[in-house]
Amino acid sequence: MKVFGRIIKGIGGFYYVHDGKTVYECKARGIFRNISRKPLPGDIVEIETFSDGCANITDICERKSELIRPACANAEKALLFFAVKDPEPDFLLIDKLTIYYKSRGLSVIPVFNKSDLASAETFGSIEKMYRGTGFRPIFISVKNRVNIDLAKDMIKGGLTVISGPSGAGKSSFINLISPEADMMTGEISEKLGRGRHTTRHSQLFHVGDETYIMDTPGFTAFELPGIKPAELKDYYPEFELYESKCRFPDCVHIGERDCAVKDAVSDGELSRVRYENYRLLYNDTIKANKYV
Ligand SMILES: Nc1nc2c(ncn2[C@@H]2O[C@H](COP(=O)(O)OP(=O)(O)OP(=O)(O)O)[C@@H](O)[C@H]2O)c(=O)[nH]1
Ligand SMILES: [Mg+2]
Ligand SMILES: [Zn+2]
Repeated sequence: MKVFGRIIKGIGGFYYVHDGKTVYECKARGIFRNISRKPLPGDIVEIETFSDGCANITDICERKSELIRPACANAEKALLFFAVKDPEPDFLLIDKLTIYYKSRGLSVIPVFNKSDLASAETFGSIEKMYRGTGFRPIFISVKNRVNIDLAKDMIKGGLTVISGPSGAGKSSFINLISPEADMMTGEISEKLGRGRHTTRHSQLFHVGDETYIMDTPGFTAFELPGIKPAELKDYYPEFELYESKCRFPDCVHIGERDCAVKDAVSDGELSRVRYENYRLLYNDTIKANKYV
């Protein structure tokens, strides 16, 4: 029998394929027409099932997108999942991930969890930082069940990858929204009093109709691949309003004189944190592009 489904994980030479109801354990034996590389989580595949319970992947559908972090096919959205506190948000990592996912054609949804640990003042300063960027952070608390439906609505349809540092609450969030997830999260077991259950493998979870979310291990370091220095400012759209007033029409807002973007940062109209991230990443992309 032929069935279509999505690969939810690959472990030890087996791929697990979900068709909306059932999970099939499959081997990849097919000669794949469209893709020469091996199957990835997120791939939509055709499988052949046999009466003895075995199943083979016989074809992989053409991919809409492909990511290296996490290794995954067909993701449409990236949920940037940070905490307002514990761990503190790393705004440079947020910018890097935003640029990476946007450059791969994904839409980016920024979420700050653990809103129960911070004040309205913290939310206000984060909101202010992203003013004019088109990036609208939402504040949730998995612990107190605040804004969970809002976050769930934002990932409706297709595949979302969740991405952020260890301990932000990614697995806790997925446990809450996926009826099938029952993962170990970073809670320190009181009985055992040892060890944290940090996520070690990427895996897709079914959230609802045609909606999947991919849990990933947390990370703190990320090198931005394949961005040209001149492209970088496209990811800082809040600069646009000031750019026409820079003295030089090709101003990149780094070392130039009479730069309206730098003036706006000094006047507190643009976020200094975002600008400093831009400067740092600009220098990184200059270095990275020197040797290619
Ligand atoms: N105060 C508070 N704690 C939370 C909240 N959500 C999750 N936590 C706690 O944060 C810790 C880490 O949660 P996890 O869900 O394991 O974090 P993770 O992002 O999956 O971490 P990795 O798998 O290591 O990447 C756990 O102790 C959770 O109970 C929240 O809204 N508020
Ligand atoms: Mg986890
Ligand atoms: Zn300028």
